[in-house]
Amino acid sequence: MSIPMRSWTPTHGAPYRPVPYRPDRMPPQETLARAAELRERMSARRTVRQFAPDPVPEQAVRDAIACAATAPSGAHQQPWSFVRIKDAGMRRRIREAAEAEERVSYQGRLGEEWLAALRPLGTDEIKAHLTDAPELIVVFQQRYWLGPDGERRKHYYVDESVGIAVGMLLSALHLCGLAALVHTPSPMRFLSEVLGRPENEKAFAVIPVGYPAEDCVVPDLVRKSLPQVLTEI
Ligand code: IYR
Repeated sequence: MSIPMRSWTPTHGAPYRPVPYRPDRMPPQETLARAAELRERMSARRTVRQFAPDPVPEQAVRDAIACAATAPSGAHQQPWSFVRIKDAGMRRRIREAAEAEERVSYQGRLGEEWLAALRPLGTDEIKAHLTDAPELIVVFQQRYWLGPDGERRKHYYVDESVGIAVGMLLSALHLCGLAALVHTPSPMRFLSEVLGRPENEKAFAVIPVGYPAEDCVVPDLVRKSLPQVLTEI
């Protein structure tokens, strides 16, 4: 197995050269076995809000982010960037800023219908996971490409592309035994300021990563069954 080492540079309209793609075809029995195993492993994933302080293996998180960055994207524009934060001072700053926004949200900005939808989960403005988890991944979306001279080129399907990348990130983290939470403080402008991000980037999610705390509990949720989500024609 080899990981390509070429670095991306903007192509701006130059056609891609077609190259052969001939992955070995997996025997159907093997496909079935892998699909069943993956289904079981993915169904064990839970969003975790109580983290142990233990550090996570360095390279595993980098590899998971590299997996996320293999996501398909609109016009292959790869409109994402990731900031990984282990620094405790920075996590504290982010927590304080997030809690300040969340306080306003939970005190009414979200509106009664939204607050009612959240009530069963019992979430509130206290975001201890932002400092309890040993690290945070902040995912940014790039609304447009920003060239070194300030040139801009619009990106397409940015929400979809970054959403897919985050899904792949969560899967990768889970499959290597790490717990995560998608946190979306709103508004998230403070993240660009605190992290000094360029003008073309907008925060998409904050993802604490770590191991569940020893006394971690999760809500007894029921997922929709396959017949409830799948129509086969
Ligand atoms: N962003 C807030 C509120 C929140 C919204 C939804 I939709 C959730 O599923 C969970 C929380 C917060 O992080 O608490």
